[in-house]
Amino acid sequence: MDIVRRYKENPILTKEDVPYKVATVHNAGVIKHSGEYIMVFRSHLLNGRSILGLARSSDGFSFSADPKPFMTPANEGIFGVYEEYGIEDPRITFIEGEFLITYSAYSRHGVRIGLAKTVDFKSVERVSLITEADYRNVVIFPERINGLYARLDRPHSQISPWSIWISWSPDLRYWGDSKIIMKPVQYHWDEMKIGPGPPPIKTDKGWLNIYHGVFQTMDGSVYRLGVALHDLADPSVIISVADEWILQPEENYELTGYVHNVVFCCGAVPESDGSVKIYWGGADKVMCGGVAKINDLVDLCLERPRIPM
Ligand code: M1P
Repeated sequence: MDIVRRYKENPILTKEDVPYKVATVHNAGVIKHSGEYIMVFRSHLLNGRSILGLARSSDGFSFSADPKPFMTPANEGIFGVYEEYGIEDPRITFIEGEFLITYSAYSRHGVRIGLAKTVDFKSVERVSLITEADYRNVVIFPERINGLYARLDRPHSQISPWSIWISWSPDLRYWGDSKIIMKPVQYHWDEMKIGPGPPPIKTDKGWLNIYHGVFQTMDGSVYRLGVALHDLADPSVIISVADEWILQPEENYELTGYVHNVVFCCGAVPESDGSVKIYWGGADKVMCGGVAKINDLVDLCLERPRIPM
């Protein structure tokens, strides 16, 4: 049996389900709060720039979209400067009574990461731009570690393959003590680049990190998902990385779309029965969901590992 079992009625949300005009629905952050699943999804507008929409569900698979977008690019102030080309790929972390949303902010100056927060998903407040250019795929851990906020991030570099780093902050605004912790492995499914996915999930064996990895072929890039386990007390220490991917593009809605051969994850919801609902964008066009057992993902890391760097 597949380690991630696809929901039989995938895709779970498409542009046809959105009451305003968009070209795609993909790469959503998802969180469960007070029994409700909240999805913040990315959509391309018909001019090719992205906004964030919101959808809600009571069972984690049947979502209905709100009538209006949740966040559109700011058009004034510092955020207006750096969100000129759109906002993308949100991740949602619940910590200390607030939902933190990290997202990619695109502009003529490159891509950097915005941090916004909300308590009710009705109004949203932009906090800070927490990286310079060029970063994507930044996700905050769901609790402080040794008194500090921690995040996984993915800077771009021409010298080294794009890798996963960790950074720390006392206040969510100023980040530092950055360190590279995981690299693509040559001639491996994630050899071209990797990036963090949803907020890491706390398990008794370590923080479970679902990440994406990219392999370049003669037909372009293939985006797959894998798992790594980080030390609970110090997540800059990688305990293990699974050698095998957990999900690859196989269904039509993953093989063809806006960008073909992509599964890309920004959201995962751990459940009290030991399962985790995993959400991914299929071919940068639709939202999909599936279920795995958290123990199976942890065991894959521990029993079939590869070298993290
Ligand atoms: O098209 C596939 C993905 O490409 C980028 O991913 P990465 O950050 O790893 O390069 C992003 O544009 C992502 O949104 C997109 O799904």
